[in-house]
Amino acid sequence: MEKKRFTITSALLYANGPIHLGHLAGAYLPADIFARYQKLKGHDVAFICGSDEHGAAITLQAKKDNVSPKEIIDKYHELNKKSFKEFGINFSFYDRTSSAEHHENAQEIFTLLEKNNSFTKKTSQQFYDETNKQFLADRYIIGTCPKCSNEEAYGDQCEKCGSALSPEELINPKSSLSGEAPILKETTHWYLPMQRHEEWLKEWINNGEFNQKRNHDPKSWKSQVIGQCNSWIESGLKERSMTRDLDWGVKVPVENNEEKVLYVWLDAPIGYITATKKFAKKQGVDWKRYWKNNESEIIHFIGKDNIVFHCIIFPIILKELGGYSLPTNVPANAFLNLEGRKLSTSKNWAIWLHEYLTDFKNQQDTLRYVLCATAPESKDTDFTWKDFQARNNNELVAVFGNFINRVMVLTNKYWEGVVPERSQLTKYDNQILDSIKEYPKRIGDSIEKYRLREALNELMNLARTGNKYLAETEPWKCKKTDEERTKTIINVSIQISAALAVLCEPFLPYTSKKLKTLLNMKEIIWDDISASMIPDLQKIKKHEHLFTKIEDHEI
Ligand code: B3M
Ligand code: ZN
Repeated sequence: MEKKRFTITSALLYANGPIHLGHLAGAYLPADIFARYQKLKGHDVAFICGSDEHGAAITLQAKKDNVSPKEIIDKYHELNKKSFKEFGINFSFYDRTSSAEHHENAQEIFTLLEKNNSFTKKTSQQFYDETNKQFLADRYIIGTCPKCSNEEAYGDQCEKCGSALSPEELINPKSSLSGEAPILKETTHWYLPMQRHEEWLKEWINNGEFNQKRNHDPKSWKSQVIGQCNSWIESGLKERSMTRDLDWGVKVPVENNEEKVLYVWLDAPIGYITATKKFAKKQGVDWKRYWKNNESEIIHFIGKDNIVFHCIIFPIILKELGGYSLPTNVPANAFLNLEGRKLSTSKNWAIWLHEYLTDFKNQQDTLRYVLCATAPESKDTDFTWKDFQARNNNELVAVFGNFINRVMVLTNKYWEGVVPERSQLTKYDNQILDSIKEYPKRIGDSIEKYRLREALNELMNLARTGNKYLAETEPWKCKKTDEERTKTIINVSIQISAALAVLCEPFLPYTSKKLKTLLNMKEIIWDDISASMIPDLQKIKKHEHLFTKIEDHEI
């Protein structure tokens, strides 16, 4: 098998608050499932993420909490890094954009772009808050979105319709610091003339011409991602300011500059590259293999509000730099709502991951399962505690757990945990054993198409097959009359369990580990999954429940 290389990124999380379930379902869990699968396939994977520590999201939060931005980012960087780890999100590198290496890297890239004439420099009148003596851009200015009439659109983006905006496009602009209407004041900035790039972007998004290896198959992109990109390109790309008058961020690398920094959406995606450089250095390999010359498939996992930045602005930057590969896919997810309402940090309507991990100790996989099964892959979906409980009890406990439990209990009860030998196979047995061999491809194909809900459902179908097999062959009855036949049935069931143990790893890593330990399995890669992974007479452990029922009072 050809060894491939993957550069998988999850949106850098703003370090202005804790991670909630909406974040997880959008950009982190899907990426982790995909990355774990590609690693199991034996491919080289750099799975990159970290904290986004610049921009108004941070400074406004600091102001609100009356602490310094540094205090905010230190607190949430550590908290989120720890929560991700406990939840089993297995990043290769979790970086932070406040690091000295990142500032240097971002400045170096800015300088290259400037030398390359990728920017235009322009002086113009910009919104200014007289009371606070500050220029207003991004989240510092709020107004009505000209495209969808959302009254809380920001100066760089409307989070409701996803449009990329400039402050002057807002209707009734107001300072988010003072609430007052801004005045205009002159300032100089570096702009990215995006209109120069319309032609090739259109071609690339729709036909994938720019990746010579052709692993960017535009047909594999989600239609809503392509649709959003086309509608932006068709409405005409404009120049966009890449610098800001702020004192928090990566300083613009020009002489005597004290008060200009890079636009956070310029520095943050560069953060993917900085983090990859650090990861590669640690591995003792060249970072370029993950970003240059089409040696790697670059895949950005994000939420739908980040599409324009990953499919238009950052690709323009990469193209201008030259030698970089463009992403092969940007499988953006829609939003997860909570009990019918939009998740909101400011309205305190969310389930925070660190709190979940305290309330449901060692039940990471239940949440992983539910978030994958209800992931907003093509449209917004809803998380409810009732559904969470039902899926745990009726699917994980009653289907997956119940099958494994019966197989383990019977093996221990009848043969003291020694896997019985199989003898004469019936047509049904052979059919089951053959079907085990089909699952790795079936699940893998769905994962490769970013259809993770479908993949998870296939996994559960194998557990369902196992339950059906036991119900139809009834080894507990058969034991009284036909020992040989019973041994064969349990042996076949053990092979199903072993396949489940490996196949569930991308989705349910804690369960996979536990099950492999119970079955005394060695590490097996995806392509070696077979219907005879557990040899006759292998000793297995005493049974242990994989999942626990969740009662009403817990919910
Ligand atoms: N921090 C926005 C967000 O969390 C931003 C993503 C950066 S990815 C380079 O939605
Ligand atoms: Zn809008």
